[in-house]
Order: sequence, then C-alpha cells, then structure tokens
Amino acid sequence: MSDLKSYLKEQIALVDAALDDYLPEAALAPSLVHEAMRYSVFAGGKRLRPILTLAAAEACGGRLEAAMPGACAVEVMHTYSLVHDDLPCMDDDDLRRGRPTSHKVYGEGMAVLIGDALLTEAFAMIASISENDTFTVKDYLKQFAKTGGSCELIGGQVLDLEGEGKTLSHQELIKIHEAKTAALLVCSLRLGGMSAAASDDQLQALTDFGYHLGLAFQVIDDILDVTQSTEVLGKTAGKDEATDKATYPSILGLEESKQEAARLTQQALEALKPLGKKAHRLEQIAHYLLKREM
Ligand code: GRG
Repeated sequence: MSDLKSYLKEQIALVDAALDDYLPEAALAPSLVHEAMRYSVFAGGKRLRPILTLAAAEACGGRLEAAMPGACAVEVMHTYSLVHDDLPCMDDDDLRRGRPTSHKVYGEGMAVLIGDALLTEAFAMIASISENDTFTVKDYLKQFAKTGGSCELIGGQVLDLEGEGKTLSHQELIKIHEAKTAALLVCSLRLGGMSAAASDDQLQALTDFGYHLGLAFQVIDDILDVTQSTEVLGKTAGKDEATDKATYPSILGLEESKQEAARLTQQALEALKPLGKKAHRLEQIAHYLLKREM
C-alpha cells in the first residue's frame, strides 16, 4: 500500500502541474473568473478521475504525456459539475474539498459562470490531445461530449432532481449513479485507453471496469456520508439523511451497502483480467477505493 500511496502522490503532482499549465493564469483579465476557476480546481480533490486516465493508458501500453490532456479534461469537467451541484438551486452546499463552496466565496452568478468556463476549457484540453493511428480528435470529442451531455452527467442530475422527496427503488438509484458517477469514470478510463490506441477489447474491459468501479465508488460515498465527519470528508457529512435523499444505506441498509460495494469492486476487478499485468495500478486503485475513508 505504501507503494500505491507514493504512486498516487506522484500522479497527483504531475496532474496538478499539467492543470496549472492548461488553465488560464489567475492574473489574466478578467482576473476574477480566472482566480475563481483556480480556487475550485486547486482545492485539493483526490484527482481520482485523471489518475484513472493515466493508469488506463499504462494498462494499454501507452505514454503518460499522451494521456495527460484527457486526464486534465476529466478533472476539470468533474470540478465544473461539483461547482454547479453545490449551487443553492441544486444540492445547496456550503463546503467542498474542505473549503467554502464557489458560490459562497464568489456569489451565485459567478459560480454559474465559473462552471461554464471550466467546462469550456475542458473541451479545449480534449481538442489538444494528439491523434494516433486509431483515434482522431473527433473521437475524443465525441466521447467527452457524450459523457457531459443529457444522457449521462446532465441526465443523471435530472433523474436526481426528479427523485427528490420520493422513495426510490434500488434499480432507480442505480440508474441515477450510472449516469452521475460511473459515466465520468468510464470516460476517464476510455480516454486513457484511446490515447494509447487501445483495441476494442481493451476499451471494453476499461468500460466494464469503470462501470462497476463507478457504482462501487458511489456506494462508498453514500456510506461515508453516514459514517464519517465533515472534517474528514471536507464536505457536509450527514447531508443525505438530513435532506431525505435516497442513498444505498437508506435503501439497502449499511451492512448490505458494504457488501454491495465489495461485490461491485470484485466485478470491476474481474473486468480487468483481459488487460493482464499492465492493469496492476488499476487493480490496486480499486482495492484502495473500497477501503477509503474520505
Ligand atoms: C451540471 C449541476 C450539474 C451537475 C452535473 C455529475 C453531476 C451532474 C454532479 C456531480 C455532483 C456529485 C456529487 C456527483 C456524485 C459523484 C461524486 C461522489 C463526486 C465526488 O467525487 P470525489 O469524491 O471528489 O472524487 P473530489 O473532491 O475528491 O474530486
């Protein structure tokens, strides 16, 4: 595990340096928006999605440099979704990544614009990915737009809003999290694979891995909301229960949710088998996420 911890630390440093290069400098006019974009991006997230992109490229025999623009783009799309998700008209949260949320610091109007600007910059990062013999920039853009669009991230948020105040079934909850959480993990992995000119079989393995890992990640996120403190999470703990939100623990109970997370992680690990030994980092990450405490 100490080997994984130092690997994760190194990857985070590389991703942060690349994000620093890609994002407009804070002093660039109009500086308020650029400073605010950086406030949310550099607030200390786990960088799970870009790390998955880099590890997926490695699992398919690719190079880190080729995968980095996609890695940065998924982190920036993720940050946009958090900034908008925290708005008073959405989940209405005051704390994110251990800091006051964007709208608390810069105001609601600015937070909407920061999210919009981040999403737009993320597409520019995708457009800068080098083409290879198998994938063109158009392929990367199509993948990225599908993930951010009305059937995946936005669609998941719509289902989430529609579900407010209702009793949802396990199947309905899965539908929300396939779109809200798993889709971006799948996209992160596929972009890494594509940067390594992955075969159809390799991309399918990454997709199956990301789907199960994404659902496991969400189950664990729901468990941590009940079992951890605000200080440890860096976001408001107990929020789901307080807002009467349907979650895995509220539908399945805490113990069954833990077993569900373990089952989904096992399915994710099974999906990696066709990728062989090169998928060793992805395997370690899946084990690590199951045991995470924040
Ligand atoms: C456009 C409003 C709008 C929403 C898009 C995807 C989405 C819909 C909203 C995302 C908000 C959200 C809480 C999604 C669930 C996935 C999840 C558990 C996110 C937290 O991810 P972590 O724990 O966060 O990786 P860090 O801060 O570590 O990056």
